[in-house]
Amino acid sequence: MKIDSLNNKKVILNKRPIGMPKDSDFKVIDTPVRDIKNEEVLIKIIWLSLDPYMRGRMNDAKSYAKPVPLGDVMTGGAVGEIISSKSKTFKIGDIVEGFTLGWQQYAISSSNLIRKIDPKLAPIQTALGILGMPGMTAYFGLYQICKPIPGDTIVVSAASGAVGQLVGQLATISGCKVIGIAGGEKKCSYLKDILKFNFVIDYKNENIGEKIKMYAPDGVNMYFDNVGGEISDKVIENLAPFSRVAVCGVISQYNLTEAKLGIRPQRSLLTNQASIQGFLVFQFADKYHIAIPRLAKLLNQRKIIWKEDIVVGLENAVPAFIGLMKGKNFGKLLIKVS
Ligand code: NAP
Ligand code: FER
Repeated sequence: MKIDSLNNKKVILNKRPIGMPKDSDFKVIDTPVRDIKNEEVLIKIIWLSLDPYMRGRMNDAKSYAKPVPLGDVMTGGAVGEIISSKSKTFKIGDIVEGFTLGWQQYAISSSNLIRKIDPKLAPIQTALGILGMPGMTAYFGLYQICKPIPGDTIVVSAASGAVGQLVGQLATISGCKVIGIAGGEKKCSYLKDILKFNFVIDYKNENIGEKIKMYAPDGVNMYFDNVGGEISDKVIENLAPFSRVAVCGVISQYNLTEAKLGIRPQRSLLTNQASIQGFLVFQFADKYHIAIPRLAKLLNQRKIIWKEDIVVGLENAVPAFIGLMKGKNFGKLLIKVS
């Protein structure tokens, strides 16, 4: 492989977005690929994952991870094939996944930042979905934070998305009554008819509070929250005694320029003696090896359905990401890079 003849198309952060990101906050540029050093590999990216957390990385704010510096390639998880290697553990042809490979066609990575993917386990892009970060989030957020008991009622918001679709299906398998909240008729009928959620609420067209009272007359035992804001207020108003709220994400807040006031039905938390806990999936990294084969088995036995939303071409990553912030994706959003 003659590396110096390779041209790398990448998406860089051009400006820090204010509010909803715009096209002009990014730039697509070409750069030559440099030579790899000892213990590095060169990866031809096949699939790029677009995820809501990336919005946080565009801000110059304190967080669990450093912001993307202006002018740098946008960070992101990806799956690709090794095309050059100076590593003892990886060889040419290996399919690998890395959380920081970035929005680009070719990535150079240190070998300790990638993991090998078994293409026989499931389609390789599932390493960015059900068998990757979003899948681990659903699995450990449900079992370790929500702690389902058969017969419980769970509400999940952003229910048709990467995390939400899996939370609902795993909760069904655990013997729970599942209420999904999603935007629009198409997503809602999919959740009800195909994924067999017990109830679905279209937050764009229905009264959330009224519907929850109807579907969960004894209250909500678990709330897996992906969105925050008003939707969460309506769910928290209807909690059951000793219920558990997992704060997984607050996507309704990611593009606000000013922080809104917090949870309004605080009294419901008090009187129901509820617990509310935020979590980051990475705290469970030492247990991913338990979840991955279990989820792969459920997927291969068709006990779980996994929906992906595939956009072709790196040049479409920016509009696809902006779409993710507005609910345009339907399922796990992926870019097919090559
Ligand atoms: P996703 O659900 O596949 O996509 C985002 C969805 O959010 C959109 O499709 C849209 O669905 C909904 N949405 C967007 N803006 C909204 C708004 N203003 N109000 C209500 N809903 C809105 O994304 P995902 O990857 O599964 O992530 C879901 C959540 O989990 C995000 O908040 C993410 O940050 C969080 N997360 C957390 C961790 C962790 O470690 N804690 C890890 C992964 C993900 P509708 O069309 O239904 O509105
Ligand atoms: C996510 C949303 C937010 C996520 C992480 C965060 C891994 C963390 C945000 C912060 O530290 O400010 O989807 O996924």
